[in-house]
Amino acid sequence: MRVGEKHSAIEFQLAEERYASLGVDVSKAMQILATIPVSLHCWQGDDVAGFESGTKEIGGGLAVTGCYPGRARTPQELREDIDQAMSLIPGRHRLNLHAFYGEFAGRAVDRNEIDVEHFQNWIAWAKERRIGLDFNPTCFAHPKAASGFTLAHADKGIRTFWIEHCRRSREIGAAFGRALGTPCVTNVWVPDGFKDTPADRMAPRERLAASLDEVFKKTLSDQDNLDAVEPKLFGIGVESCTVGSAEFYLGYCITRKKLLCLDAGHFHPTESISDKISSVLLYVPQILLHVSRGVRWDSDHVVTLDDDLRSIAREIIACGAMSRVHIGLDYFDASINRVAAWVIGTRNMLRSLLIALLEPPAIRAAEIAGDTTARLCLQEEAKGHPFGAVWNAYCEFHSTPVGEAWLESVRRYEKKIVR
Ligand code: RNT
Ligand code: ZN
Repeated sequence: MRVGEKHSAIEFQLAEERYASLGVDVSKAMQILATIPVSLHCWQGDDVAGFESGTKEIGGGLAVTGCYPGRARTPQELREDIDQAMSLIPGRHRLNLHAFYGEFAGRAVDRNEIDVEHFQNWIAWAKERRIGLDFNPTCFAHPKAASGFTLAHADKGIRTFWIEHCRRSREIGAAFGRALGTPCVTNVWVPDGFKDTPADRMAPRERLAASLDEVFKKTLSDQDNLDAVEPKLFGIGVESCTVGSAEFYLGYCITRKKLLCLDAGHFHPTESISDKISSVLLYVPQILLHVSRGVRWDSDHVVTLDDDLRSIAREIIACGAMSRVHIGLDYFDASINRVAAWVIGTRNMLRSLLIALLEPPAIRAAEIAGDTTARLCLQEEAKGHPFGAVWNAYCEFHSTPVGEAWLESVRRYEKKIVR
């Protein structure tokens, strides 16, 4: 045992004793954390570019900024980058794919022609690593989405095109679920909305609901595929009205029994999705989270260990909703090393869950006793508890680097790939 190791072992032992005195079982917290998968979003690795032939504007109100070198250009490169990121994140996680990350062998396969055959390498990759896959139809970065409308488009032909794309996407999702033995969450997000004040908000919303009903017509087994839909407040160029708003999709999910996707950047900047989890879970079977960090707007910054993230994680744990909340990440930063961006965000997501699992039961007890003074005192004192030592032990236990040691590994990898 080296000096550093000895040190961390002592730190962990002291932390365990401190938590035990607060009625918290550290090993139980670590065991529970190991059962919670986080779905890493493939699109952080290549600035949401995908692998279709020809370059196109991302559109859809999305924007990626930064020109850090090393963007993955091929499926092989992207898989290697994800492998590298996953090796630095404790636990077994999932991968979230977008439809335009299929492997089309240079052929022009349009979105309404995608099939599971285009994802065979991804399935084999996931199978080998014993991880699950999640999926998303890609309803942007395409000439038929250039007007800003897809499933809610006034033109029937365009709607039909996107309905077919989304239908095929959930079939692909179901094939993932069957192949990997874990249901795929297939999330539909469409950019549809207005730059300026619409004259008619009702008709596009009626069209979106009708198109979604078409998409979901075929019953698929919940064992294979789970359908989610994602509301949004606004996007660049879609400032005045988003067809798929929060109310639109909440109603849709309640009546159609679908999963509601809550993206942390899709609400008013002072609104947090943490407060929505308990409300939504009363009426909707399950939730998908797109954990992100908006800075002044839906900027999709790398997730940091801020109050917002900690509240999100706390609500999942405090509601006992680990099996009903699917955690996915959704940010894209091209201004820093992309592998590091995955590692930082995912480790923070896990760290925030660990902090939530280590919450002293006295906080809830104080509330039950009506002692709100004690509740606030204990909540604040909990911020100084030694969760860092537990996190380090957790990383060590899962054979991943402790503390910032992982950065060295990313640096070495960066030198090796020099793209
Ligand atoms: C867009 C949504 C959506 C996308 C991804 C790429 O605002 O958040 O989830 O970020 O599908
Ligand atoms: Zn999202």
